[in-house]
Amino acid sequence: MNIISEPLKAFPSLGELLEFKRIDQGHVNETFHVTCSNGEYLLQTLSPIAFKKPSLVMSNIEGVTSFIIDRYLQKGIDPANRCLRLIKSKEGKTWWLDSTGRAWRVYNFIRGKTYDAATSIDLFRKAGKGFGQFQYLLKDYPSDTLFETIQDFHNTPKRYKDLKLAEKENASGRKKECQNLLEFVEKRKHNFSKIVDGLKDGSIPLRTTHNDTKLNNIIFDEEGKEALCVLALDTIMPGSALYDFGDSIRFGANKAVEDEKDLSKVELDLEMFKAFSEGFLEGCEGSLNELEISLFPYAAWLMTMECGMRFLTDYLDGDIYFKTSYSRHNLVRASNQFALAADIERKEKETQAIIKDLLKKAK
Ligand code: GN1
Repeated sequence: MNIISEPLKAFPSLGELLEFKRIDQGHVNETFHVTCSNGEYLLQTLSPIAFKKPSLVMSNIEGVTSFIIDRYLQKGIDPANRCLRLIKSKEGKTWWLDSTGRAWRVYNFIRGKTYDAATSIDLFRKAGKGFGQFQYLLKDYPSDTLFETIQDFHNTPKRYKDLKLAEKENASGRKKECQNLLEFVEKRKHNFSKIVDGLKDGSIPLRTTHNDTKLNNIIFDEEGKEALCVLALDTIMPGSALYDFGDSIRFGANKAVEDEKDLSKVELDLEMFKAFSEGFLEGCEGSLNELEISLFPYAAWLMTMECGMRFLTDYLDGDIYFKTSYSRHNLVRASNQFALAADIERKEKETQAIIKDLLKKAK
């Protein structure tokens, strides 16, 4: 008996388990690469803290994956390694609840490579193209049929309120250690609402977006020549293209990893910023409006601030949401994100100039 024996019984079409290994990517769900007599698969259990209603998450994923697969077929492209495909349980469902109430699901395994950090500018440009294409593929998806699986996921003003509540409640007793970071946020709170306001007044279009576009959520072919398939579909919801753009920059254009303790290494890489912007625009095939593109630098800053606030909130709450490896992990992550946000502020002129140039070329 091991942790995956029970869930595997719910998916008999996989055959007998030969071997499995845990994939240590992702701060929220648990993922396993399993080899069975009928093939290789990705077995995953959803975090019950993050995803309170697995049925809604799975309904979104079922809809979106079948839409993408159809799109590829219409284009005459084999979708096999381009889109995750859900495997049915013995009850004919795409997920299974264990006795503790955790939801499990199985996808086909897509062979390829994922990267925790970009190994070259060209690779990051390709990631941009891949995430842009993903959004473009979903351009005509009826976003009103999607459930909001995590409410206010990228509602930054709401994330700020959550932080203030965590500060007030101080459940972990760690507030004192967070003072500098809390002040850093406080000075910037007036600037968190541009995207939610734009979505409200219609100047920023509501699209079907991925919302968790970390570089390691996209699979490349073995040689890193092409982005094949986008992973982590649980947060697909109606949102702004700017969320996907900004989150990618936050993670992949940071010269340091997200939990680097030495903040002198944390820096926005302008070449990476430029390359990703070019790739993303190419992938979106002209579907973004001028306002969206001009807000790329702001989105990079906002998603970085937002993620920093989420890490800090979790630190104050006592590390409930994000998986951590040591006691100050969330505090380190938050400090790292705010250091990056500060560098994005310092480089605003440069990022604006890059985008101005791209806008000119696009005309
Ligand atoms: C989580 O699961 P993972 O590692 O791809 C989180 C993202 C954060 C990210 C920070 C559902 O992503 O929103 O930006 O950590 N996912 C969820 O690294 O909350």
